[in-house]
Order: sequence, then structure tokens, then C-alpha cells
Amino acid sequence: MPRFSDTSLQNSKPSVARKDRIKDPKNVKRTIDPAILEMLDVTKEKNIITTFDRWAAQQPQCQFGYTGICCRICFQGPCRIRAEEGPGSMGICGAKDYTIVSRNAIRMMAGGASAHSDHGRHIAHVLHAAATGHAPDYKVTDADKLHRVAKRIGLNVEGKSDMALAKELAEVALEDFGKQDESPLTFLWSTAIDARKSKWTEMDIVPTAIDRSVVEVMHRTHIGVDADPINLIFGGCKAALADLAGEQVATDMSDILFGTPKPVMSEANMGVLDGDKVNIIVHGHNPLLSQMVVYASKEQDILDEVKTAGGNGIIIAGICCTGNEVLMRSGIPIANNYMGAELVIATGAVDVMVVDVQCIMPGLRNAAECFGTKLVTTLPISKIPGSYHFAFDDTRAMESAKGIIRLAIETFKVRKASGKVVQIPNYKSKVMAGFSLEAMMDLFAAINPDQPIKVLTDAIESGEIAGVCLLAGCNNLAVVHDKAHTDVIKGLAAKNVFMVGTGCVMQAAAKFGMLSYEGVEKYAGPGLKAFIDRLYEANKAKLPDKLPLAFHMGSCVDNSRVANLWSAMADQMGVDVPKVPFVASAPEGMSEKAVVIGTWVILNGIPCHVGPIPPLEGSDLVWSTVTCVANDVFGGYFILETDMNVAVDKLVAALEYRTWKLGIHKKVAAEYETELTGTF
Ligand code: BF8
Ligand code: SF4
Repeated sequence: MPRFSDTSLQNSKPSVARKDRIKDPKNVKRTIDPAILEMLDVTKEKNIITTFDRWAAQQPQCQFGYTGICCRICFQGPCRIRAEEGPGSMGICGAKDYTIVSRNAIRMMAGGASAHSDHGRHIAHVLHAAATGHAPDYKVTDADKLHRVAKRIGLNVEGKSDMALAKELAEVALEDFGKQDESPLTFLWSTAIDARKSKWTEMDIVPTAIDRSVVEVMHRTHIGVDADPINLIFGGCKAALADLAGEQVATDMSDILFGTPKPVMSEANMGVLDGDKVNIIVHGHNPLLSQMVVYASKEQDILDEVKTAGGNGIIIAGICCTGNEVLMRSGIPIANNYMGAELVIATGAVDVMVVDVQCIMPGLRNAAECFGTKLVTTLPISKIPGSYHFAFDDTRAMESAKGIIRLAIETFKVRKASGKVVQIPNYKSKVMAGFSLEAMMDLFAAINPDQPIKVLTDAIESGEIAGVCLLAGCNNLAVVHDKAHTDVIKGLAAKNVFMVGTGCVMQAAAKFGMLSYEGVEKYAGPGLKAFIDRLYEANKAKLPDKLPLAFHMGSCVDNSRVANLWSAMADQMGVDVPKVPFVASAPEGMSEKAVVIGTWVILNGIPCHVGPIPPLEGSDLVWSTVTCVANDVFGGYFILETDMNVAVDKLVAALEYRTWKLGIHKKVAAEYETELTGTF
């Protein structure tokens, strides 16, 4: 039997020493986005502080915090681990490095799970309200998806109206948050494959209620409860699986309310703004608000008011994941990703930036004040001192959305009357987005109508493509903004890796022409190019353009779509997920949501690269658990690597290893006429 030849890249150490990781820390221009670079000159000239200045001011950062060995769980602390042995090697209560690091890490997971799931809960509530006549501006837009999801979770759909079914479905979704029995979560159990369910059951990490899994993390990390790092991490794993269920609820409910995305064309970067139009930025995460603003912007009374105000029209553009939501469904352009939010305001062209929840920098308020932008918060849990608060009312959603647009029209009038000159960097790129799982399967079905997913798995088995990579996550100035993202994408493309993605990394890809065919021509290796071309040829008649280098699957909660994709691949191949040549990368990961997603990616059996190093280095035990032991237990593990070229090599090596191993299993199964092994 041949051995896998190159194991040199299967190691868990980052290639760069800690002291050398932050390159040029005091340089404010930590981005490769030409529009942001242009705007940084403007903010410098006007003496306006942005996140790029604040990053430089924070350097060098505290190494206790950076490595996760600072504990502030009780206020005898902060306690820091200062010594290898003796009293300084523990916190005041006796907590050791491994307890402190793992407690901090799982609290991050609980934070991420709370954010995604609370978002999912809000959408489930609105679906329920719509179905019972309490939110008349929302409706079931995709009845087919409603039926598919209802059937998937085991509801009887026969003879029921859409509204009756939507009500029943929303009730089951809401039960997943707070039920008190010990049964698994419906929105987790109805999508995972059996082998994964057995693994999670065996490891005792199956969540029974989303809220409870978060409460349990907060309980067990209170002073003097759980001190065992492995037990703590397994508690975090339960919250991570609950997070996946919450994301699935958010994706399913959003598709039902607003439509399941299909391929759509748009544009990205600040050049999408127009000084002669009313410009509104939607920023945050929840499509309940942003999609309603999009609908409202097309209403005749609003269009008339824009005209009367002297506007040439109205532009809605997105930042962050709510931008991804409305891009995917309505082709709304992307103004920038998380790190660019203040610099978009610095154009002076933004009349209103309306925000909901998550990844909204408090620093936006300062920029907004300086450039005459109205920063509008909308939800009770997310307010920013000095900004406007327009309570967004689900029961009168259209009216609320119109109110926000009218504020923008008024601001536009003031902007025009003042004769203020705007400076919009002339950069924008063509984008194709809208690749829900259904849209991907539809592309594959044009080649193999009976078994669409086989188009993807066959391409891997034949060696045409090296495997699939999920590109996920944020922006983080620990690396150079957008450079880490684009370096990973270029590297993987050259190695013929098929890429799907979500979140801010896709907005980086969008800005740099990687969500269009231009990206294929520039960066794809021959196998990947042939695969994408073949998909396009088979679907030509129904596509608005040639296919892109990377396939945008949506916002961060839409990582659930990607989990559904690898489950479909495993199912078709007849193996457990850890055997599928699938990897993930968050080159600029930052948020608690990124931590929790990375965790459930691993629990699903997928190796997951993170560019900036999460605060784990303070405990060798925890470090080796997440980078090595996790692989033995779940088949997935973290690749924590700050050098993006090395990261690409490690990801490709992980794919090659899986393909090699799969080949061996297939050979053995054929030789002995047995089934493929279901374990890994
Ligand atoms: O949820 S990628 S910076 S916007 S956390 Fe935030 Fe990260 Fe962007 Fe989307 Ni996801
Ligand atoms: Fe210190 Fe223990 Fe309190 Fe943490 S919980 S701050 S280690 S005394």
C-alpha cells in the first residue's frame, strides 16, 4: 500500500514566531484596497481617527491577553499566568493556564453562538408574526423552500396553506431555542449525516436547546465550577453545534421570507456610490431591516420624494453581512467590508448609514459626525451614543423603512444645499453572487440531473479539482486588510481548489474581481478553469454572465449552506465528512462568531485555517487539543498559520491527504467487495 508522501506540512506550529507576526505595526495604511487607501489620505488630512489609527495606537498589545492567559472572570483578578511554576503559575483561585485559556475560549464561542442564534430567533419570530397576521409587510416569498424545510424537519405538509405551514415551522424553530427535554435540536438533526450524529452523541456534545447551551457555558466558566480544560472545551463544542442550528434557522427562515438566492450580477467597492443620488448604506446582519429598506426604496412615493428633493435616484449599498443578504437576493452592490465602514463614510456621499446588529464599530459615530452622515441604529439591543435611533417595528416594517429613507432624503437636501464636495474613489468591480445551495445544485444538475452533487465529487476524484475550500470570515488588522484574503484565494485557485465563501472575505473577493470571470482568467489553475467553464457551458442559457472564481454563498449565518454542501458530498460519496476533500479558511478571522463557526467546522470533520492567531497559545495543552487531538476525535482541526503562502500549502496538503486516503479506501473496498468504511 503506498504511503502518503508529504507529511512535512502536517504540523501544528505557526511558521512565524510570535514577535515577528505583526509586520510594520505602526503603519496606518494596513490595507491593499485602493479606495480605502485614497480615503485614508482624506481622513489624515482632516485629522479624523479611524480604526487604522486606533490599531497602530494599540501596538504593541498585551501578550497575556494575546495568548489567552489573562483571567477577568472574577474581580479578584485580573490574574495573569506569569511563571512556569510556583504561585505565579496560577490565578488567585488556583486556576492554571489550561483552565484560563479554555474558559476564555468557550466564552467566545458562547458569544458567537448568541449572536447568530439571536439573529435566527428574530427571523423565526417574524415568520411566525407574518403567518399569524401580525407583521403584514412580510410574507412567504419562497413557498417551495417552506415546503422543503417543513418536510426536512418531518412536518406533514399535506393540505396546509402556506401561512399555516409557516406558523408551524416557525414554532418548531422557536422550540429549538428553549425546549427543556433532552432530544437533539431539530435544525441540527435534520441536516447532519448519521455518522456525524453518532460521533457527536458518543462525545456527549449534542445540544438540546440553543439558549441552554450558552447558559451552560456561562455557568461552567463561573469561578470555581469547571476547571478541566477538555471538559470545558467539550462544553464549548455543544454551544458550537447549537450555533450551527441557530444559523440554519436564520438561513432557512430568511430564504422563506425573502427568497432563496439565485445567480445575480452586481458591483463592489466605493465607486458604487453616486454624489448626485441619495446614498444609503445598510450595515449589520439581519435582512429583516435591510431587505425592507430595499423594498421601500422601490416604492413610487419614495421615488417621487427623491425626485422632488433634486436627487437623480437612490442607491442602497451594503457593508458586512446584511450587505451580503441583499446582494444575494436583490443584487444590491457592496460598498465595502467590515474594515472599510468608516472610510465609506469619509467619501462624504453617504446620507444615512443604517445599522442593526453585529460588527458595527462604535467609531463610526465620529466619522459620521465629521462627514454629515446620519448614523441610524434600529434595534433595542444595539445603540451608539450620539447616533440617531429609529426603532424598527416589525409590525409596521415598511413604514419604518420608509422613515429611514426619508431621513436620508432630508440629509441629501442639506448636503446638496451646502454645496459640499464629495470624494468617491473611482473603484468598483463586477460581481456575480447568489449561490445558495439550491443554486449550486441547479448548476450541477445541468450536467447530471439525477445526482447533481456527483458533478463536484467526480471532479475531485478525477483530479480535475483538488477539493473544496470554504472561505469564511472577517477582517482583522493583525494582517494586512484584504491582502490575507486575496493571497489565500489566489494561492488556492492556482492549486485548482474550488472555492465557496461567506461573509467579509467574499466582499474582499468581490472588490478584487474574484467574484467574476476575470478572476478565473487571472488566477485559476487549468483544472479549476476547466471545471468552472464546463459548469458555465452547461448553464449558459440561464446565467446572467460567465461564472466567477469563487462562489458567494451568503452571509456568515449562511455557513449553514456550506455545511449542507459538505454533508451532501459525504452522503453521495458514502463516507463520513472527515473523508471528504473539503477544508476551510478564515484568513482574517476576528469575531466571536468566527471562533464558534471555526469550532463547528472542526466538529463536522473539516480542517480549518485561521490567519490571525486566536488567544490559545498560553496553554500547550489547549493548543495541541485544537490543532492535533481534535483531528483524532472529530476528523477536523485548526490550522493556525499567519503566513498565507504556508497556509495555502497546508490546506492543499490536507486536501491531497484526504483524496489519497479516499483512493485507498475505494481500492480496498473494491478488492474485498465491501462497503466504504463509514468511519475516518
Ligand atoms: O458575520 S465576516 S467581520 S460582518 S463576523 Fe463581522 Fe466577520 Fe464580517 Fe458578518 Ni461574519
Ligand atoms: Fe483570578 Fe480565578 Fe478570579 Fe480568574 S476566576 S480572576 S483566575 S481568581
